[in-house]
Amino acid sequence: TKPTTFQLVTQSATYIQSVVPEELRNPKVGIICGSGLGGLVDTLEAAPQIAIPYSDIPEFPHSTVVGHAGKLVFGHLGEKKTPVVVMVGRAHFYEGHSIEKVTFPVRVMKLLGIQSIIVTNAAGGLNPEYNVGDIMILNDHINFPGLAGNHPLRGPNEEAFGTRFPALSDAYDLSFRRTVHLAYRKLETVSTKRTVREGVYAFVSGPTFETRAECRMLRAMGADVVGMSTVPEICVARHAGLRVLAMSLVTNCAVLEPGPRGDSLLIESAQGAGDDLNNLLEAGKANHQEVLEAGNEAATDMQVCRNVHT
Ligand code: 6GU
Repeated sequence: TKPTTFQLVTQSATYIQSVVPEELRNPKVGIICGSGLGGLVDTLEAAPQIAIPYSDIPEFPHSTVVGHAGKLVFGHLGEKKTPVVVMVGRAHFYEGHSIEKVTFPVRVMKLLGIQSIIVTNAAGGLNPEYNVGDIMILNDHINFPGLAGNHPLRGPNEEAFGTRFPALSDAYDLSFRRTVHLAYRKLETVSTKRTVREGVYAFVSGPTFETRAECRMLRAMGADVVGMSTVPEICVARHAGLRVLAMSLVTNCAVLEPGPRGDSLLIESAQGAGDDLNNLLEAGKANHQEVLEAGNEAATDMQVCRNVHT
């Protein structure tokens, strides 16, 4: 017979516990690092520490995206030397993993004993007040794939983890959010180029970046940023009773305006204005490189979450 998710998660957790030294075996907080934000592991106490490649862990999904190398790192973080387990890199829905598979590691970390989870990501800004480099603390989300049937909790409820109909109205822990605001204000490295915001993350499946019309639709629906991760993990984390903190780094600003001359490319190219138009369209086009670059630049400021769990 087919093993249950709980059995597979247990198998994965058991393997991890067999290779992690005793003093690191009880992490309190799980952290999932978004694109270019894995530098957090360099701030862990140097010892004790252990890194396990995802490929060694039974059933663990791995990412195939450049810049998302996958490893699970155990160590101690922040002033309080909080025991943590950090995921450097994550699997995405757009890579072809099922939405259940994408969230599998959250349940593994739950079995390892975490009580809270911190999830970071790179996202596109939709709120016109947002700038590249801003950090947005999630206070709500819109789960487009989930609303349309691609939900990680779809199927028989895994009672071992949580209830059939979990509420998400209180998904984003208020006290964690407050702590980040306070910690950020105290950061000496804070420059004027970055503003900490709170807002709504729209999860879309990708892998294409949004069209202009899609950006306008998402904005009209109340989203402040858009991205291709995080929300499935949060649904599963809340189902399992974990406290959640999630933060987006705004790596680019989604284009909300219609294209030059109302996107009437057909007319323009007929008039021989092709090159000009291509240049105009190139401006503001999203690309993976700029996402990674913004991530590298802001990674240290995002580490403001180091001391939330106190
Ligand atoms: Cl503009 N869109 C999506 N879906 N994900 C992103 C992004 C944009 N920028 C970074 N990640």
